[in-house]
Amino acid sequence: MLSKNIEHALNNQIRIEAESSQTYLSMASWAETHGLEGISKFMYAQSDEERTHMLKLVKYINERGGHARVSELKAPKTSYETFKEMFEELYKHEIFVSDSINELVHISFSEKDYATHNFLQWYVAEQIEEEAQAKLILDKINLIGDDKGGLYLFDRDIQQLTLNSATSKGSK
Ligand code: OFO
Repeated sequence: MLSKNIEHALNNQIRIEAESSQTYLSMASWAETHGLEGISKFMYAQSDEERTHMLKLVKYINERGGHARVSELKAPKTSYETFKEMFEELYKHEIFVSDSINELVHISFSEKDYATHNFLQWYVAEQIEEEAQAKLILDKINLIGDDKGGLYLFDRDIQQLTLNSATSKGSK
């Protein structure tokens, strides 16, 4: 049985994952309306992934005798100056999510809730991957600079990243 404190903290994480999903959906839509097809596919896939992170928490809370709550969400930003700014925000957002997961791990440990602590290890590993991926993308964007040809190739290559990540996650 979850303590009220942990149930509350996990419910807060449900909201964060749902907001992440909405944020990336908004980024996908912005990219799609700016001719950035590859980037938009990548963002749609990210948005779907965040929804699965949220659902995993919903199931876990309910399985452990708590009540997963679906709450109101903060509206995401709907437009960006540049795609670079968009990816900078994605990276910052992932760091924020990692901090939030770390805090949850800390709470579960201090309450000796080892089942939750164990459950959260999946998120810890996932955040390492997501932060690394966002950083890699930003490094590539910085390499491209203002080169239009570079952007064209980047938009094409990022689709491959989406496919690779879907394949490797599907086989986990
Ligand atoms: Fe839920 O992993 Fe990104 O935020």
